Amino acid sequence: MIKEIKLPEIADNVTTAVVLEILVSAGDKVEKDDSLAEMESDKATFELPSDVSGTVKEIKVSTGDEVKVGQVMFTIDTSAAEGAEEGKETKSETGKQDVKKEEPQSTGEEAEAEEKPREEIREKPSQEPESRPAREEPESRPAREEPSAAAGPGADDATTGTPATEVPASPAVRRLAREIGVDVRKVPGSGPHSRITAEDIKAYAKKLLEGGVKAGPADDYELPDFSKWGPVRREKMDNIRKITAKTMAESWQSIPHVFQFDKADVTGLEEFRKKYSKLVEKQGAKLTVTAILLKLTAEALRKFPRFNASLDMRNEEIIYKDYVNIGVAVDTERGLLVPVVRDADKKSITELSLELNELAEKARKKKIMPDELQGGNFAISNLGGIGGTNFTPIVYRPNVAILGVSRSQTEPVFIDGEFKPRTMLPLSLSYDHRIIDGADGARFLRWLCEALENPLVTMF
Ligand code: CAO
Repeated sequence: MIKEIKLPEIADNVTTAVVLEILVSAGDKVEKDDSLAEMESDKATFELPSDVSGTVKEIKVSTGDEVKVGQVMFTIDTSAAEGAEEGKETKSETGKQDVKKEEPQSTGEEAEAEEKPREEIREKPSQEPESRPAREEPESRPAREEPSAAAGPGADDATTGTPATEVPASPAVRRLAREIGVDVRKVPGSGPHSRITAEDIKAYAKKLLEGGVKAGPADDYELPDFSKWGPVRREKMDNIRKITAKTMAESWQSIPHVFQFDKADVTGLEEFRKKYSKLVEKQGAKLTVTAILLKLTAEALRKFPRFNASLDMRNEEIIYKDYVNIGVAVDTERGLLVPVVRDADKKSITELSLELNELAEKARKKKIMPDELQGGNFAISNLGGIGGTNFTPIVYRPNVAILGVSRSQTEPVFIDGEFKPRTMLPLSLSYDHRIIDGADGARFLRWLCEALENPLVTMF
């Protein structure tokens, strides 16, 4: 028999939930109550349990999907489990004592399952502090929960890049790993065909606790009692802040940063922007310096492919990517989010302006989907709308560089024997010195400045 698993009622006034992670694959055997997916609603994150035992037949949703209450998410083939039950019953019929023992129990369970129930959802408040022994998380978990996505490209930071559902481990083992805070993808399997067993998870967790495995940076600095000096107020960090803190610390600690500074004379570009802004406005977007930078940076990444690459230190390889996806840092009420503009090199400035507007709006209105925060190769952070003369952004791992943009100013520039007022845009390039040499950093930024000063440069 095929049983449909639907999104049950979660709480009053909650009609949808977002899929954070699918925890099973088609063909997996699951027991009643095994978790099938991790979900997040406005009110809570929770795991969706299977209310039957059987084999996962279809997975009808994907990570990041917004699912409505009552929508079918999985189908489970219960024939094998029913066969086993029937087998039990046939056997029981031959021994009356067994029938009496088993029947009431199983009927009761089925009745409970039929009612389909809120209690089955192991709800935990989104903000609940986690009491995990180790601070290791599946790093590709989507943004609503793990917005290193927020801190954007960091979301792809998992050293393996393998979805948790594709590792050879049963749902129960994966659940155990999640419950004790272990990234199942990093656990070496000792079973047949390297299958990961519950024992492997426990051994790995023990090693983490003993410090045998690097679990990422922990900050256990002991704080003084600030209330000695005046009133204080404590506030829980929300998920975005937690993830930003974690990914920034990891990126900073693992990447040897170098910062390169330059200035572009954008006097002509500003005239161009004023002249053509109406054209872009007609299409519903705003022609901003960020959109123009997206276009020119995409060209620069094609010209200097190492800035579009990632480092695979495990295999001692450089991964060059034949696509140009650029993350753009967006300041939102919830904190920093980095939506990704895909194939930026193939889009016109108008298309880039429209897409940037749309992504920034979505990020600010909490409408951004996890996959829109992933897959960036490089990032741009423009703080010029706010001010400042320069800054040094942190490279988001696994990217190898990021462009910082500060506020353009009118400055006296010495040209042909006299000072002339020019609009100068300060740029900074932070890069990973393991893969990018100083001269390359300087060349990349200089090329970008020249392209801003004279866009025809991009044609050569
Ligand atoms: N120099 C001078 N003026 C600038 C500027 C710059 N570098 N960048 C933007 N401006 C101006 C714009 O022209 C606009 O002015 P008008 O309203 O007069 O036209 C104003 O500042 C606001 O710009 P904007 O923010 O609407 O548009 P944008 O496309 O330039 O920027 C975005 C979009 C998403 C990058 C920006 O809104 C944002 O969120 N920036 C913050 C990024 C951030 O938090 N970075 C820190 C991350 S740590 O690495």
